[in-house]
Amino acid sequence: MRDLFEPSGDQEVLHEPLGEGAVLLRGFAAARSATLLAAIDSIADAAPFRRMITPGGFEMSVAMTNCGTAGWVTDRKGYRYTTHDPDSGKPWPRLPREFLDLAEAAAVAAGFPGFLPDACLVNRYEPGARLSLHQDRDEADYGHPIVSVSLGLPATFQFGGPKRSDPVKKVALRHGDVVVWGGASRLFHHGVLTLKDGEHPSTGRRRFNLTMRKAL
Ligand code: MD3
Ligand code: FE
Repeated sequence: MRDLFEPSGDQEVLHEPLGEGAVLLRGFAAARSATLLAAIDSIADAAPFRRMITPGGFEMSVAMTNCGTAGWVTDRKGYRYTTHDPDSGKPWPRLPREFLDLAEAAAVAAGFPGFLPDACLVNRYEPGARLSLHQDRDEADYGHPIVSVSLGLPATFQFGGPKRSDPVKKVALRHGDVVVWGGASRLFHHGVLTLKDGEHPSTGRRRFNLTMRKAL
């Protein structure tokens, strides 16, 4: 394991290899956070955050919406990507240019050039919300990485291995942090511990997470 600093414009970014194709880019999106948060507001105007129902009948504590050609949904019928918002019947809002640029730049920095996402799941956590250990397996081709962006309140992220029973590592994800999940880590189990209450200058008592994917 090694850490290194690399210049990116006038900003220095800490590249922390988490192992197996996962790279943490500390603060990579910090300078663009206001633009990203404004874009999230526009997306939520068109496709409001909602707490979806798992196939087992539980309401998720994390509120979600999507932008892009495809969006991730869950209901009693299962987990899948849809081209339209099931709540409104309208196509999901477009993936904003700022999201695409950020995803591509982060993927390049992590060693995955040419990443062009077609889907972005937007997660909103309020105090008490959590995401239990899972794999992201609803995308067509696991050869593409996933780029995740954390905004607002910090959270403890946990990631394990290919088996649900594998030991987990805990990592604090803070405002502006970006993680690129490629290679073997793409199918590793991961989750987010219960969000602690707090106040963030940009988001108040909330955390947002963007995950950009090539779903189709
Ligand atoms: C590792 N989101 O939306 S981001 C998800 O903070 C999700 O909201 C979390 O897990 C959140 O599916 C974690 C980090 C992340 C995202 C996707 C991954 C880690 C991943 C896919 C494969 C491996
Ligand atoms: Fe996930």
